[in-house]
Amino acid sequence: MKTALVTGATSGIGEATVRALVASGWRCVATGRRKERLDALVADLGADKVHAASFDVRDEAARDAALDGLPETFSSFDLLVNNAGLALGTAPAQEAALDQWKTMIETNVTALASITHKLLPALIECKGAIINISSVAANYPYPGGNAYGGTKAFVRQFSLGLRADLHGTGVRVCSIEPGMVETEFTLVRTGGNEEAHETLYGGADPMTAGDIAETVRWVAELPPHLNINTLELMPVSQSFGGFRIARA
Ligand code: NDP
Ligand code: 8X3
Repeated sequence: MKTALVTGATSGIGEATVRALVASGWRCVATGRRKERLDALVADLGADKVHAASFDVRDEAARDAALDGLPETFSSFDLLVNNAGLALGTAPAQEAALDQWKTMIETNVTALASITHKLLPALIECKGAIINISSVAANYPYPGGNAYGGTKAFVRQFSLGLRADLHGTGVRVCSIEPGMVETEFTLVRTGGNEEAHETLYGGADPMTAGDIAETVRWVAELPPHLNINTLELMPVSQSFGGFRIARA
């Protein structure tokens, strides 16, 4: 049975990815801070299929302890899904809170790189795959996207750099870059503003966490000679705006 480690599996895309992978015959290590949600996932899907590892990805000691202490059956990896991440705030850079920028960088960049670094030997041994969840924000700047977009651009470029370095190892790497997906993302970004959540997703027919999870599963199960480097998705209801000009 193939084994995956999915970060940020307490909600949204990560939880849906664990469900999709397990339904397709995988075994998963599911991570996140909210232990009760991981425990519920284990209860639902079975302790033989899902192992819960609860830690804050920014906490180096807790992260290493959890990853070093995995049970034997969950300790070799065919797949790493680097999904844990967040946006905080939508203020323009000149009004943004520096601590929010730091949290996004520590979570979306530093922790993602650290977990990847730790799992690389196991992934090389299994000729496994790395799927990194970036964002359309990596590719298209928008007002208020500042540091979040920067972190996701790192994820995309880091993925391509990993591809270059892992040449000849058989390890596949893909950067998945979704647009609008209805999850807890906007609640987290706005500090729990239900109205902002409703305004953004209401009537928009956004993508679902299941849409992205199914994409992750599909990429992971492609034949071993095939690598999708980057994959950008949007709901049909979302497209591109124009440039702006500030006139004197
Ligand atoms: P959710 O808020 O629903 O899920 C985010 C997950 O990340 C949660 O499981 C959360 O777990 C985990 N996480 C966040 N911070 C930490 C931390 N410090 N330590 C451990 N786990 C953490 O949002 P999504 O499912 O939408 O987001 C998943 C990924 O998809 C993110 O990287 C996001 O940037 C990306 N994305 C989302 C899009 C969207 O429109 N929703 C579009 C494009 C990309 P917990 O809080 O329990 O620790
Ligand atoms: C989330 C998508 O457009 O809100 O990564 O930045 S967006």
